[in-house]
Amino acid sequence: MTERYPHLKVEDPEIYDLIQKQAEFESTTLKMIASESFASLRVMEACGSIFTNKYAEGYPGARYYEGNEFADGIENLARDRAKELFGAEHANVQPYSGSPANQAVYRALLKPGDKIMGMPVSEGGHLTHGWKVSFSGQDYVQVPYGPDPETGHIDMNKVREIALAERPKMIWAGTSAYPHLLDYSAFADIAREIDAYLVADIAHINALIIAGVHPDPVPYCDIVSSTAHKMLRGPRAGFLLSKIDDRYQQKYHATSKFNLAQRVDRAVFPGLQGGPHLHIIAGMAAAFKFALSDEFKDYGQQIVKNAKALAAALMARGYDLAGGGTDTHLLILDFRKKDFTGKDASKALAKCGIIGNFNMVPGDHRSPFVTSGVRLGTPSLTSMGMKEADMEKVAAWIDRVCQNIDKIDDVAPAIRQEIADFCKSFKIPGISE
Ligand code: DSN
Repeated sequence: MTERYPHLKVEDPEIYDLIQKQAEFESTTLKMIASESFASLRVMEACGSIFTNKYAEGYPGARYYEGNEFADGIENLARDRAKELFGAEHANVQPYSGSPANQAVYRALLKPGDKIMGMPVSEGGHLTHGWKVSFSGQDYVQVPYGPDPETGHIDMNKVREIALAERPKMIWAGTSAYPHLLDYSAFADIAREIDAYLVADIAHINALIIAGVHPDPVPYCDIVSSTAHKMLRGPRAGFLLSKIDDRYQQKYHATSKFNLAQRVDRAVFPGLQGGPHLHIIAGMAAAFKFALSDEFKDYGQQIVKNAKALAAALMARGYDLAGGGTDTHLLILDFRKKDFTGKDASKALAKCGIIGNFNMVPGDHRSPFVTSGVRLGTPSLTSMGMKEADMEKVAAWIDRVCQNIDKIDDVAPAIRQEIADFCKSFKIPGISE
C-alpha cells in the first residue's frame, strides 16, 4: 500500500501517529455504531483537496467573492447529483452537518415559540427534533410522540390523535434509534389535516431509501433533511431537499416574496452560516456519484439483510430486541430484564472490539446515563463486504460478551484477537482498499 500521508509522516508525526492508530482500530474492530460507515478514498481525496482554501459565500452564479468559477462547478455537481439521487426539485448542499441543516429547517418554516411535533431522544428521536437540551426544545415547543412501549412500533392513529389535539405547525418524521419503517404517506395525511409542514429527517436511512428498501419521503414532505456521512459514506456534512413552491405560501408567509426553496437557501446562508465548505461539498458530490450506482443499491439492500440476520441470530440465542427485531439498519438490544445496564454492556462489547453505543429502549426504567439498551447497526460491516453468514459469527461474539459481563477482563483479550483476525479477511474501504 502506498503511503497515504507522506507529508504528515515527516512534518507532523503526532497527527500522523494518531491517524495510523485510528486506522488500525477501525480495521480490527467491528464498527457497529448505527450512524457510522466507511468513506471511500475518492471521498477523502475530494475532502482533502485545494477547495479547502476557497471562500464562496452565496450560491453558484451569485457569490460575494470573486474567483468562484470552479467552486460553482463543484457545488452544481453536488446539487444536481443530490436531486437526481432522490428525485428532488431543489437541493441545498451547504449545511455543515445534520444539526445545522435541521436548524435551517426551523428558520425556513417557523417562528420561535411555534409548536412542533417530534420524537424525544429517549424514544429514539434526534436532539434537533425538539429535545429539551437543544435549541430545538428551547426555542420551540415540542409535542412528543413515540413508539408504543408494548409493541415498539409507532402507532399512526396515536400520532394523529396527538396532532389533532395539539395542532403543531411542523411534524418531524425522523429517528435516530428506531428499527422500523416510517409511513410517510400516513404522516402526510396527518400534516395535511392540520395544515402543518411535514419534514423528514433521513440522515440514518438515506441509503435504504436509495436502495428501495425503505419508503421514499420525497413525494410526501415539504423538506427532507439528511447528512452525507453515516450510511451514505460521504463526508461529515448535511444537505436539504425541498420542493420549490410552498403549499402554505399564502397562509403562513403571505408577506414573503420567497418560495420554499429560496427560504431554505436563505435560512442556510446568510441565516445561519458563512462560507460553504467547498472541499466537503466536493466530497459530497463524490459520495453522491457512488450512491447513484447499482453497487450502492446492493449495499443498501445488504445492510437490511445483515441487520435482519443479526437480529434473528440474537433472538435465537434468547435476546430481547426493542420493537421485536428490525426492518432497517439497526437493532436495539433490550436489557431491561437483566441485572446489567446498557452502558455496562456497551463498555464490555467495546473492550472486546464490538463498538456500539448505549441507548434508551421504549419504556426504559433506567436513566439516560446508563440506559437498558445497546444500539448496533450494520452499515460499516456491510461496507466491508460482510453478508448474512457473517452475522451469525457477530451474534456469537455478542453473546459471549453478554454472558461474561461480570468477568469481561478475563475473556476480552481472546475475543478481541478473534475479531481482529476476522476483520483481516475483509477489505476496509478508505483504509485497505
Ligand atoms: N449522532 C447521530 C446518531 O448516532 O444517531 C445522530 O446525529
